[in-house]
Amino acid sequence: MSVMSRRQFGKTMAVSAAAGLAGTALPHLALSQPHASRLEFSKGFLWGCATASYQIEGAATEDGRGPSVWDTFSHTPGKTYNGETGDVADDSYHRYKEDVALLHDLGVSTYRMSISWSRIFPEGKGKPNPKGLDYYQRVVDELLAHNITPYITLFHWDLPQALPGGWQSRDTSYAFADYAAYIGKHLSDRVHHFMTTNEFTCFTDLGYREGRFAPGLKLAAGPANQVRHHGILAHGLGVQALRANTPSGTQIGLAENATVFVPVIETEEHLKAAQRATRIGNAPFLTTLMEGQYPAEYLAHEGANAPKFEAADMKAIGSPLDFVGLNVYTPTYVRADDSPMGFAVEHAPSSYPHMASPWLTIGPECIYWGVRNVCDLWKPKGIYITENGTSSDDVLTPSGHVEDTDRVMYLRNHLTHLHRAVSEDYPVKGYFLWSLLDNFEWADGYSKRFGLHYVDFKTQKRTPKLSARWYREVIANNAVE
Ligand code: GCO
Repeated sequence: MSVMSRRQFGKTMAVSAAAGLAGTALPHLALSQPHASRLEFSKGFLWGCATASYQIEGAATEDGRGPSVWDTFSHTPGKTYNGETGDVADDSYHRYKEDVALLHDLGVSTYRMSISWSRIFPEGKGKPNPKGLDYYQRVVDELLAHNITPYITLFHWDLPQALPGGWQSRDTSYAFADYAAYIGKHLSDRVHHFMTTNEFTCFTDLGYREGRFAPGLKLAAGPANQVRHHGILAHGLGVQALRANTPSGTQIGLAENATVFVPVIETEEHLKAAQRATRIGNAPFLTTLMEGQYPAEYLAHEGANAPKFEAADMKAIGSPLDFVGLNVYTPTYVRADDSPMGFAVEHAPSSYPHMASPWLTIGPECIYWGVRNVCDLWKPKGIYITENGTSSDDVLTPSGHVEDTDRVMYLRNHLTHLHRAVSEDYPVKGYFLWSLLDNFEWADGYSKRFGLHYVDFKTQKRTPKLSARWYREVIANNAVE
């Protein structure tokens, strides 16, 4: 049983031929019925943008910040594109006011950002660094002054390097809980929405099993499954710590890139297959969180390599959440079959279209199915799309324009399908577009641009792309045309 990550493109990522037809009817609809194509979102729907600390902040050694595993990894030759690092990134540490002004210009009501754990605790635990907290208080105050509600992710992969063994050690889960408690205590006077962790499979499997992300290890299945367990345990202990250190009413969830299984065609048998696949394909992470136990199928499949855990772990891991955040980019097509699991993943033809990042295959209905499968299976109280967006081979023209019509196409199609989820009354509360700015795209360095704003990394000049102008219209109209 493999958990498919969108970054496992070329290995296990699979899409179907049938899906190549997705979305092709839309232009005709728009031409023949211009008014019917205006899709309004519910009143109060929240529009936002997302970023992450290591990808935008820079100032890697400033004001007492300790190194994270991504500093070490990116400074290790051969690990990132061109050896690029987050040392400077978008320099948002110094330019956060300018970046909040960009958010304000877009008209967003929310902003999802993350905190660099090693700015707060340079050693990962122990003595806090007051300058770290002070920085985030200033950013939050700037957002609030512009009527933008902050949604804070506590951990977006920049694990303090000083923690012995990293996620191989159970102690790291406890250190995370202490960090969560500290943030809850010191920021919940002005922040009311927190996410514990971002995308388990990326900081566990890609970091410790496949070695493509920090810390770059290739552990065997047993220890790698233990790393996964420490990741979800950290989330669970983090939820408990936040609850204990924030006022009641504080909204607590996570941001997870659950694999989105899309039925090859919408017939009853394939719908059921997509639901079964959602549960089994996300077994070690979201399924376990939502059900408060590892699915028996997962434990049986892993056998002697299954994670070791204490009974109390499961109580923490299954802590009730106020919302589930889904990071949705690509589909995995699935059909019903008569295997014991009752589904089979479809393999993509080589002609299947993708965006500028090869893993980013285009199947905009995934945003609808991500919501629907998760809601139908586990009935979360609320859902946010905590990330959705695309890379594009953006070019800044001499006259200062970036005509990223492909990004607009990608976004428009995804929002069209998100609208279907909203109109079917799934509890989708908001959408965070990835990302506000071009930024450090992990192992791809600065070679992949995901921003609504083009960043010249030499001068740090930000230029709104066509997609920024387009998103501003969406927000102003609360509708997709
Ligand atoms: C992730 C992260 C972001 C990425 C974005 C584009 O999902 O990997 O949350 O940090 O930059 O998704 O790949």
